[in-house]
Amino acid sequence: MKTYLTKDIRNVGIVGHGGTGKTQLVSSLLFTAGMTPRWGKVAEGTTTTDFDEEEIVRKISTQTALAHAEWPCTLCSGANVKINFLDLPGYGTFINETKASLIAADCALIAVDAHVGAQVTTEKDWDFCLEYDIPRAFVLTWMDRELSSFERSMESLQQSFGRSVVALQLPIGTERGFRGVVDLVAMKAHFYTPDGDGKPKIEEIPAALAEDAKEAHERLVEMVAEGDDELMEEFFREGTIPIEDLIPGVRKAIVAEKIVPVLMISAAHNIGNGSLLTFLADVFPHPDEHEEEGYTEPNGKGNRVERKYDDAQPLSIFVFKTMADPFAGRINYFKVKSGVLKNDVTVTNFVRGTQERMQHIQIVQGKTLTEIGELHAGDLGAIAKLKETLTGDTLGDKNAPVFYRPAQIPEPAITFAVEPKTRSDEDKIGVAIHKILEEDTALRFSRDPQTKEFLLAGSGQQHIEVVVAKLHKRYHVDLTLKPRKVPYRTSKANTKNNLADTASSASAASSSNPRSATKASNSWTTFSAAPFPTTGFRPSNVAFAKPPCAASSPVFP
Ligand SMILES: Nc1nc2c(ncn2[C@@H]2O[C@H](COP(=O)(O)OP(=O)(O)OP(=O)(O)O)[C@@H](O)[C@H]2O)c(=O)[nH]1
Ligand SMILES: [Mg+2]
Repeated sequence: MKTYLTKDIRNVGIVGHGGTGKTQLVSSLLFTAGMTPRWGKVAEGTTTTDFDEEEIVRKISTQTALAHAEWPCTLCSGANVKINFLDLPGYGTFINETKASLIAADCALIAVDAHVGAQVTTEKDWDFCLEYDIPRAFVLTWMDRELSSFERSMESLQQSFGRSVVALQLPIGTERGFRGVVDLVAMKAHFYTPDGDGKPKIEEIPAALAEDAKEAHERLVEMVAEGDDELMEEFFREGTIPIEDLIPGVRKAIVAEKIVPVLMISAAHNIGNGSLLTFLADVFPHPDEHEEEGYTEPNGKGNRVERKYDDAQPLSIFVFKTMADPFAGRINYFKVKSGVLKNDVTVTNFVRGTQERMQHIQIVQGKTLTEIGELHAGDLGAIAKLKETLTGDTLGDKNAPVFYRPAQIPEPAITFAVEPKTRSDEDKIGVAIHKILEEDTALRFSRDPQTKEFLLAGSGQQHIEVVVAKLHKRYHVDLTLKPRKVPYRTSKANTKNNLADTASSASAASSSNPRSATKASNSWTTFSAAPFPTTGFRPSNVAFAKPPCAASSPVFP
């Protein structure tokens, strides 16, 4: 694959509530763009981005996956741009993974089930976008589903997120009869063949939709013109904005986060995907439109360091995700924050004070890594076998140090005791868990100094179950999950000892965490009101800790 310049790169985080169809969407977009010869399906376990064994078995995403597509940008004289997708988990128990990786995106597509409307995770994802200050769009998924509704979805989204939410498309057909979309910018109809190649046949808007389309177009024009004096003047003078001014106007309004457009698809039947790719290529921002924040000290401390997504600036790289591959070893996903990263260059890890050689830099398509000669500012890549580098580290030119702030992930919400099944499992648990901890920033492992139990703490029961299954499948370590024993503390006389215990368990926890250099003060073991698993063995006399983000009931039935 050729290398792409900053202005021709789009880094799109795909977020949304669990099961809204994000992974199927990415798979359909890749197929539509001709990046995969086969159309991967979640149901068949053949998508590009749910490649982990656990994801295939459970049919849910449990970790960040990267993919990319090339697609023509009509605003760039039809030349291809590279769209990097970050397919992120939607279930509440994996939301920390989503937050940690969304930091690498410059814009987000929030998937919303057109049958349900806004849900708990939709709101959380919206908040993450605000925290990272990235423009966003909604994509209504499952448009082919019975009782799906464009109108009710719009109502729900506007109710939750305000009047900046505006339709960029209208559906052609409903439920099983969903056949395409009306493009409200160019005022054309895009017809699709169900289960076809995902590319639209562009025609005039059918007469039955003409009136609705005119109304929706006017609303869009008004929203775009609002706050833009030049466009507003043109709007009053002409009564509308001509398309050659409207497309850049829509782009400007989205990038400035003045409007949040709504598009729609059926990922399962490949309807609407070509139009969505064109939207991402034409309208979503490139990395340099997203302000960069560098600091003189780790964790966003010290003074600001001026950096831009610019090839001419000194090289800096931010690692947003570490994967533990049982065969390839440690793989780090990174974003080039400034400068050009050339294969084989030696860089400094500013957080750990070590040197790393960037040998065999790669681009990522799910589990397939392909070597590439160089990556420009703003692009995403991967590299295997760095010696010490982990999630959250900044690397770069030793003469121009900078630190980028890692994602702020909350401490675990639930703790289990785990018991190795055999002596051999006990011997192997340390090495295996260390590898999992490297890739999972929301997980903690320690040994309770009082009860001598091994403890695993994470975001929810499903999170811990997936970790236990990974330990079994990847490293052949078998563990039994149990409720954690709560140390029984009797009298005031014990207070001194208890404090000492808490301190020692805190240090045990931090030493088990490969990121302890930066996180020691936040040790999770300091919460002593031990939460218990959500099902199975909940003792009646202990407070029950709910998973952090239970599924909400639909906004409309
Ligand atoms: N009919 C229909 N089914 C869909 C559509 N999109 C996704 N699905 C199905 O919905 C199920 C969940 O899809 P995924 O793509 O795994 O959903 P997800 O949002 O990635 O799920 P998580 O990553 O676990 O949050 C799968 O069985 C898909 O085939 C759609 O547009 N129409
Ligand atoms: Mg998924």
